[in-house]
Amino acid sequence: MRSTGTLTAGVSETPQIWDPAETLAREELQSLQLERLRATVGRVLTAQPLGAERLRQAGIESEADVRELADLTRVPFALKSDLRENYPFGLLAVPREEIVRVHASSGTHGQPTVVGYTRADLETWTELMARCMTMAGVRPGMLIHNANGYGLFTGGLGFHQGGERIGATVVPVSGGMTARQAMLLRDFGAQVLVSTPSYALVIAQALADAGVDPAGTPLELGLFGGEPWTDGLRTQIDRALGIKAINFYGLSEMCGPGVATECLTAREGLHVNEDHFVIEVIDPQTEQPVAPGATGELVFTTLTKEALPLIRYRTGDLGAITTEPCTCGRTTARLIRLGGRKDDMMIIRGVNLYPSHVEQLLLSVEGVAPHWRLVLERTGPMDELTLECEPAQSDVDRDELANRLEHVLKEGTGVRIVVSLLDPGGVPRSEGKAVRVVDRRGS
Ligand code: DLL
Repeated sequence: MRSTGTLTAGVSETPQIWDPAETLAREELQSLQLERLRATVGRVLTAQPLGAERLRQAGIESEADVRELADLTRVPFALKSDLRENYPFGLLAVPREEIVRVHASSGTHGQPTVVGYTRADLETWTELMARCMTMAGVRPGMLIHNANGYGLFTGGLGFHQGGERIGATVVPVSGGMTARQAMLLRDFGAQVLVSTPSYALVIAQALADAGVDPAGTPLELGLFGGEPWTDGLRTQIDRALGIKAINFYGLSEMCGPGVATECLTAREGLHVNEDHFVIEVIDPQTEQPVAPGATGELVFTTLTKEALPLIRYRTGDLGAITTEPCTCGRTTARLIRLGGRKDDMMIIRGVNLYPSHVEQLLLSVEGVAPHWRLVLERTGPMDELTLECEPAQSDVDRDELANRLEHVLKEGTGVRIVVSLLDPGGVPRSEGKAVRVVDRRGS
């Protein structure tokens, strides 16, 4: 079954539901999860030795040993290091010959995290992307400019498949050659832009440089994700492009994008596709579940993956969930306060600091452009943190702006952060995930 209601091009805020599973009563959803969890456990026990060992440690020797969803919480966690140690194909639960696609995490340091998909996995992922993109307001016939990188990064092909499945027109521009992006956006009349949030701002600048006012184009929706971004950045993107920006969350280890997405109707929290992924939120230190609604580390269990089933995978990402009903009618849990990764946290002179907090404070200050990065250095006995950013206009009193910003940062974080105001364009731009922290302490 497909969406109900009229399917015409043009953003409509009337909720459109791609798959009836999105509106299942919670008890029905949980029994579907249990059934799928048993099947996943069966697959892991027979075909993935590391996963099987962990299940046995929890006393799970067969599918029948999973009596309720809560049995999951006895199983030791799966970690990113499992994938690294079994690089590239050691965790696959099917022969390599059954893999029809390989992707990898776009992490800049260390070995890439390699993932594989069977034909059925690709089909499931495509359906999930069609579901999420419908939730975000994409309709058949819309023109989608996909500026996510095509390649090992799941952001390019993931949105490509979902857009085609919906029956939209997908333009596979990929990342880079930003001036050309602006020309194609204008000439083709894209209604939907897909990219990372940081690259969306770069494209907005390229449009401005080409003298194109987005208000005069059909652009109305932005599907963004792949990196942390604050509400402040969303406001800036909404304004710069005259669109509604929708947050997409996902990770290669689960499928890529398609794990959780905001609905256009409410834009309040990201609906988790719980019929395919069980979500838990744990305290990263004690590894115990946090109180309902509290922030912690997100842990996922795949329910439908063939090639790479993962049980209780610790993502390193921080967020919270709510099961409060959403105005769009979906019954799935929503991810709220999705922030950075726990390993993005810096400890500066004893104070814990997250880059996303810096972004939030930066964007609260009038006259600053939304481009920034933090540089960590050690010149003396202490770590020094510098925020490199740019004024929104070049004819400003830089000293006054830098002082104002330093004050806001000190008040907001409790640490002294030196502000270095560069010329407009001085902060390096990214064509994919932005590098927000540069650590020069070792160099
Ligand atoms: O970034 C998948 C993706 C592509 C999601 C495009 C959405 C849009 P990886 O390259 O494996 O996969 O990186 C996954 O990126 O664990 C988070 O730390 C971060 N991340 C992804 N989306 C968000 C988001 C893709 N909306 C890692 N907010 C994840 C915050 C995000 N962080």
